[in-house]
Amino acid sequence: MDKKESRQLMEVYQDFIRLEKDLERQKIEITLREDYNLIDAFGLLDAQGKGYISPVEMRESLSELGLRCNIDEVHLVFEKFNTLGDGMLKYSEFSEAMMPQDQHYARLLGTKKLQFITKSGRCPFEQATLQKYLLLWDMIIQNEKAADSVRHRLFKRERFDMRSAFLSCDINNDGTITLSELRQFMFDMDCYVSSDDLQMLMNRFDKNRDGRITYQEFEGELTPKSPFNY
Ligand SMILES: [Ca+2]
Ligand SMILES: [Ca+2]
Repeated sequence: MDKKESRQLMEVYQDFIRLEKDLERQKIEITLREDYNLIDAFGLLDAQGKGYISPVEMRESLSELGLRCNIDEVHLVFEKFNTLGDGMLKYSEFSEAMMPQDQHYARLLGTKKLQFITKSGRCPFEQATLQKYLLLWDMIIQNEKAADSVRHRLFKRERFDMRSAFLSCDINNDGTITLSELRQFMFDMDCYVSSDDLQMLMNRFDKNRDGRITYQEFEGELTPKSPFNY
């Protein structure tokens, strides 16, 4: 891959990191709300208390709470969160996705228990917390649309070759990309990124969380997911 194409890939990485950082700020902000906790947050989407939700249920729950979105947008979010790939969003996937990368805030959120018993039909959160929660969801949706437009942009480039893009990051040529190889790739492109930022980028690609990006994971993340170019 020539320098120009490597730069293109680096710009995609930078865009992805920027999106995750914006989201991280929002995750931290809502973590600081006293009444916010993940069990209630999931409960607002999982109206029947099954422990998992389908895309249709998510769209309905969000629109009942006041956030309108279409099914294509929800599918984009599911592509990101549904690491188990069964088409449903489980509580474990939800809580992993909502957890801040910052260990301090992750611990804080992790120790929060269900504090506010929901009376039937009542929202467990104060109005201000609910608004932040909906803002977080809106940002998640807008971010995934932005991520997909980054993918479409990459795909429009005639000279972009997925295989050589992968090889340019698989520096020791063992068939997978590790965090330190991502760091090396960015470093070689004169781009410094913090460990937290790299981890956020890594998480986007490394679906099964084994610390390695396979070619399949790499291609899966960079291939446009929606037929619409947002
Ligand atoms: Ca490697
Ligand atoms: Ca992996």
